[in-house]
Amino acid sequence: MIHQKRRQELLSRLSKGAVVIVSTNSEQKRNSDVCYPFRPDSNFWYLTGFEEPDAIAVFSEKNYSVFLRPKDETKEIWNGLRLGVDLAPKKLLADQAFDIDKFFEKIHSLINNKSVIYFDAPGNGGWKDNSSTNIHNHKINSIYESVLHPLNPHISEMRLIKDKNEVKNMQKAANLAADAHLKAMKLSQPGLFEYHITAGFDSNFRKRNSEHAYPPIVASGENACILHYTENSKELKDGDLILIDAGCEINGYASDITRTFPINGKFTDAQKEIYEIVLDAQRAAIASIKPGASSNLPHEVASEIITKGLIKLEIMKTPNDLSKFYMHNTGHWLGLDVHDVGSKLVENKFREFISGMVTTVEPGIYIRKDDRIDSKYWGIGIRIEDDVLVTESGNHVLSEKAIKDIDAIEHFMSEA
Ligand SMILES: [Mn+2]
Repeated sequence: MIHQKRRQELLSRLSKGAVVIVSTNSEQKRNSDVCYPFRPDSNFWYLTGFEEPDAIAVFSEKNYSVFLRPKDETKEIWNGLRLGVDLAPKKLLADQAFDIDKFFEKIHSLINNKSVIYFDAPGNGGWKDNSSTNIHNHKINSIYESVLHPLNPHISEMRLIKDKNEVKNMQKAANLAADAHLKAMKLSQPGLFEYHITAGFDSNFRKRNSEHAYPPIVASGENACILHYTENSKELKDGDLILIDAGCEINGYASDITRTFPINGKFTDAQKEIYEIVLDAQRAAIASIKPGASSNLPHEVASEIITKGLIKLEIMKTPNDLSKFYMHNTGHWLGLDVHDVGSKLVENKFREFISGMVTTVEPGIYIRKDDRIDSKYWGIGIRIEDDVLVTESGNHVLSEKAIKDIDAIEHFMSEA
């Protein structure tokens, strides 16, 4: 039902005579005949709820048709059941369904010369991917190029505002990931390896029928200064920090949480100094989030606090050096995709927060070896990331269960 409502809502935002054509992914090869676990394309999933690969939905005010893989006994014995053409209309609340290989035969009956066609397909092996050998490639462009409009901007506006049910899923995803971060704090000790900590997340997510929303970053010591470190292979050293950026997916909705804590449970003074700056910046950035505020305000607020803090510690001399230590943005939209859709700018101005948006807030400081900086700070990489829902009255931190105060972390890690 929810998907039907979304299709209607989307059509109401499009031109009269709109026909939407939206496709999902194909399976992705890992090597030889082995595929990665399948994950549906988010736009397609959002509008249809259908979770099989190789499908196309076509809908307008008058008709909803689904093109999908036909039943195939041999393939189903080997690779799993398919919904099939006969059952699809009832299951997906469609008017009709066809074999996906019949798309170019049937599409002409679903559009006419007054149709305004809005089109979206994933770029990674989806129906329109130019790098794939899929027979549908290129063809859609060559036939309809002159009348194709991009669907993505319109659906992005819808996906940017989460409804109650979406927020529920995101809260669950945040709770599960927060809990896994707490368990990692308990598990951490010198002598273990980063992959032991990673395995804890794998296990905690899988046991709740969830999975990672993105490859986790488990970065001890100076590895934390590599922003997308995913090797997760090094030994945990006494006296080092560990930065963990890990989140999970519940019914397609992501959480994205980062915590940084001492491997042995006790911060050094130098680590505390840097951590306090990041935490102050993060708290202030979160506090700036409310309806009507600029979506760039958290980044401005966090950048200012980090700049002041690093100058005070004589780690940098001028605000112009900030990007050496803080080289990423303070947040991104979160939803079905971990870097969720929705432009930051509207008419060249930063968009304002609206109730129902979910953003991450994730300032950090990364100090690589540099002879101009006191060596006690070398190799310290700290990021603190929460998932924040914009509410009518301000905001709600979905990931608040993951503790982040120095005292709270040290106390928690010292308990048996
Ligand atoms: Mn993030």
